[in-house]
Amino acid sequence: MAFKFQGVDFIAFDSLLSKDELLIRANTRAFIEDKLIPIVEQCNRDGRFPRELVRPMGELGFYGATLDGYGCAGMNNVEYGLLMQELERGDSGIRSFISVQSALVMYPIYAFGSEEQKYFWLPKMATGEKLGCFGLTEPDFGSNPGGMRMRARKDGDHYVLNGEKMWITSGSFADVAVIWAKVEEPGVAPEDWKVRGFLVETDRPGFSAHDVHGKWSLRTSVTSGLSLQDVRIPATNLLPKSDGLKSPLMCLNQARYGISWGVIGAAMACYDTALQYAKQRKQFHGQPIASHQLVQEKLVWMITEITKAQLLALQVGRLKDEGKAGFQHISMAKKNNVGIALECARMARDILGANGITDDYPIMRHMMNLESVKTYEGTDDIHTLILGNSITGISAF
Ligand code: TGC
Ligand code: FAD
Repeated sequence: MAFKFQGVDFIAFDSLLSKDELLIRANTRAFIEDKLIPIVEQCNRDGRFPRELVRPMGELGFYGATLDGYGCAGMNNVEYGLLMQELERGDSGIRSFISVQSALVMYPIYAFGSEEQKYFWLPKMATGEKLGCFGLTEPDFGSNPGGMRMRARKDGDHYVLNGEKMWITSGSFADVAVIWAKVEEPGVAPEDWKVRGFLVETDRPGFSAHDVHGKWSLRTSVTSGLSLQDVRIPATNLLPKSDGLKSPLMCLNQARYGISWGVIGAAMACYDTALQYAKQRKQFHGQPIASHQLVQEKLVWMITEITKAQLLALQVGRLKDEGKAGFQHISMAKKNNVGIALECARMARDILGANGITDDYPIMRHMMNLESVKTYEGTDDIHTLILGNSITGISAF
C-alpha cells in the first residue's frame, strides 16, 4: 500500500525559492496527486500513456512553460524545474512527454522558426491541441547524432526527406515531428552537408511510425521508430534559423536541464516511501527496521544526495536565468542527478525488501524508468566526456 507523499526538505531549501516558485510547485503537486497518482500504476501495467491528462495539463500551462508569448506561461527556469520535479515524482514518462513537447518541439520552433511557424504551432501546442515529437536519434546513430543518415533534398519550393529515426518519444501520436536531417549540397562531400531542422506534419504521404513494444521502462510513454520515404514538405517547413548540429544540441540543453530537476522528484518519491516504510516495518525484537544502523545509513545517503542534487539544479537554474549556464553545467546536473536518483531507487527498493518489487509501491517503476533516463538525452558516459572535455580542453569521444 503506497504512502501519502510527505515532501522532502532537509536544509530549508524552500527558503531559497520565491513565492511564485513555491506556488507552481504546490499546484503541480496537487495536480499529480489528484490526477496521476491514482492511475499511474495501472497505466504502467497496461503500457498506456494517459492521453486524458493532455488537455488538463495544457490548461495549467505545463507546455512550453518557459517561453514568452504565443499562449505560453513565461516561467523562469527554476519554476520550470520545480514543475518537472513534481511531474517526475509522478512518473518519468509523463515528464518525458512534457519535456519533448516543450524543450524539444516548442523550443526549436520558438528559437529557430519563422513568425508564421510560431504563430501557427505554438498557441496550439501550448494548449495540447497539437502534439509534437523530436527526431534526432537513428538506428545506427545515438550518442553520435552527427553521423545521421536522414537526408533532405531541395526540389523547387519543396524539400524531400528520406531516412529513419528511432526511439522517438510520442512518435506515433504526434501531429508534427521536428526532423533533423542533412541537406544535400551538390559538389559538397556528404560529411560536410549541414544539419537543419524541418517541421514534418505526420499525416504527409511517406511518413510512418511504429511503436516499440516490450519496454520494461517508461511504460507510460510512447516510444516509436519513424520512417520517412520521399516525404515532400513545402520549403517553408524548414526551421530557417537552424544551422548545423549545434541547433539540435541547443534543444537538448533545455531538455537535459529539465531532467536534472525531474529526477529529483523520482528520488524523493523513493526516499519518502522508504522512510515511511522503514518506520513502520518491524523485524527482530519488534523494532522498526528504521532503528537499525544499516537502514539508517541508506536513508542518510539518500537524503544527503537529494539535498546536494537540489542545490546543483537550483544553481544551474539561476545561472540559466542570468544567461550564464554553459552546456557543461547542464551536463553535470543531468549526470549527477540521474545517477543519484537511480541509486536512491535501488536503495529504497532494498529497504522495502520483497514488497519493493511490487507495484503496490512506486519504487520499482521509478527504478526502471530511470534506466532510460540514464541513457537518453546523452548517456551518463557522454556527459562524463562532455565534462572531461570542458575541464581539460581535450575531446575523448
Ligand atoms: P561537436 O563537434 O562537439 O559539437 C558540434 C557543435 O555544437 C556545439 N555543441 C553544443 N552547442 C550547444 N549545446 C550543446 N550541448 C553542445 N554540444 C556541442 C559545439 O561547440 C560545436 O559548435 P561549433 O560552433 O564548433 O560548430 O559535436 P560531436 O559530433 O563531436 O558530438 C558532441 C556530443 C557527443 C556531445 C553530442 O553529439 C551529444 O551530446 N551526444 C548525445 C546525443 C543525445 O543526447 N541525444 C539525445 C536525443 S533526444 C532524446 O534523447 C530525448 S529523450 C526524451 C526526453 O527528453 O524526455
Ligand atoms: P549508443 O550510442 O549505442 O551507446 C551505447 C553505449 O556505448 C552507452 O553506454 C554509451 O555511453 C557508450 N558509448 C557510446 N559512445 C561512447 C564513447 N565515445 N565513449 C564511451 N562510451 C560510449 N532520441 C530522440 O532523438 N528523440 C526522442 O524523443 C528520444 N526518446 C527516447 C526515449 C527512450 C525511452 C529512450 C530509451 C531513448 C530515446 N531517445 C530519443 C534516444 C536516446 O537519445 C539514445 O538512446 C541515446 O542518445 C543513446 O544512444 P544509443 O541508445 O544509440 O546508445
